[in-house]
Amino acid sequence: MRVAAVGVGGAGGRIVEQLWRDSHQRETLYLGAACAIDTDTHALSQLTALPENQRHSFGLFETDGTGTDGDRTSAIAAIEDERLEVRRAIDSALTSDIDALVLVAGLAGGTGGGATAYIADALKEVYTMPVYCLSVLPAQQGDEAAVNTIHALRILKAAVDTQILFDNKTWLGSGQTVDEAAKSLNETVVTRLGALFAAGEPTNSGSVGQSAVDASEIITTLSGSDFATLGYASQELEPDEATGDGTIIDRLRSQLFSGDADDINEIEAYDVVETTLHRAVRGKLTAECTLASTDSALTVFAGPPRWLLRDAVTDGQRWLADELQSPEMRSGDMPTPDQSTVSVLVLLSGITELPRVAELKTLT
Ligand SMILES: Nc1nc2c(ncn2[C@@H]2O[C@H](COP(=O)(O)OP(=O)(O)OP(=O)(O)O)[C@@H](O)[C@H]2O)c(=O)[nH]1
Ligand SMILES: [Mg+2]
Repeated sequence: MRVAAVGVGGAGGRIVEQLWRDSHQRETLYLGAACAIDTDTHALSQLTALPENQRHSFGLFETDGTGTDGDRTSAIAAIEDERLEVRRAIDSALTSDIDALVLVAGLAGGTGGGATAYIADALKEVYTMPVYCLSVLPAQQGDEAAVNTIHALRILKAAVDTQILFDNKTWLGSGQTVDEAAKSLNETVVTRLGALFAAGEPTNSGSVGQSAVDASEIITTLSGSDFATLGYASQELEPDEATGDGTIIDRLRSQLFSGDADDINEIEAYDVVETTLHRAVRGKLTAECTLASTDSALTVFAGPPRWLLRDAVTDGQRWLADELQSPEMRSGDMPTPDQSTVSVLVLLSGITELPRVAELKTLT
């Protein structure tokens, strides 16, 4: 699926930059356009990957170009004044092949939490494609962070099609600050988001899955849903796993690239697909939820084609339907003949029971 990503505020800009890097590293260029919007000119200048002309400031009058320091009302005043300028800046980056817009913001921030829903409204006035938001929940417990977040979740619910949640609190190591961990937090969320978007795009190598996912399936899974979360796991294919007798990496590579299907131990391959799926669903999600509250799910199995055994995928889907108590299910595969990794991405959509959102509400 070809997306345009718009980062709002400090966290938004940094995550969009990471998407930009990820998209250029993959076999599929899923990011059709990207830009960063902030009231903080210094934060914009600190970005390193996004070209200068894809960074835009607003609210210089309200904030002197130094950000809002958590004050969402000044970000809202600023975006109400400048919505047309901001929309024009985003328009200029868009191309006709975009399937969806993805806003990205840290909801506890004044700028990200305040302005993002207004930017979504401005975009919805002119575009018919879906507008999603990657909504980052704060790790810190402060009242202001909680109030900004709950306010932003509510106004974004009305403004965007679906919010995909990422909870810093779940992913922050103990004793770490968000600043210290930002790089790894952003890599975590982007690995997952990138795996989802890349799944709906053809690869450069021309490989086509037995049942490739297309953009419309991702859009259908996300439609009619307020909140979504992502699960992911990957498994490096060690020489042991490829051959069962622990030989050298060359042997593995020759099996992956040129050997017969028989070269792969089917029991081993079945096990890799099954275990990776279980880890994706039962490991940490981008935001924790009650699995049974899922309304629809999309699974993407990626790896060297011969490792993605039909039986393992079919049985895996059956297991997942059970775990999630029978939501609407979709799945597809993403052949990556040049990689020695199997990975599974699970998009859970229409989720209603989110303990972290409930906890934030009690703090407001
Ligand atoms: N995952 C992640 N979270 C971040 C990052 N930077 C900040 N955050 C968190 O996101 C929330 C909002 O922070 P910022 O994005 O810096 O705030 P802002 O939107 O720029 O708003 P103001 O600076 O208050 O105008 C806070 O809870 C931060 O802890 C980041 O790079 N990654
Ligand atoms: Mg800021």
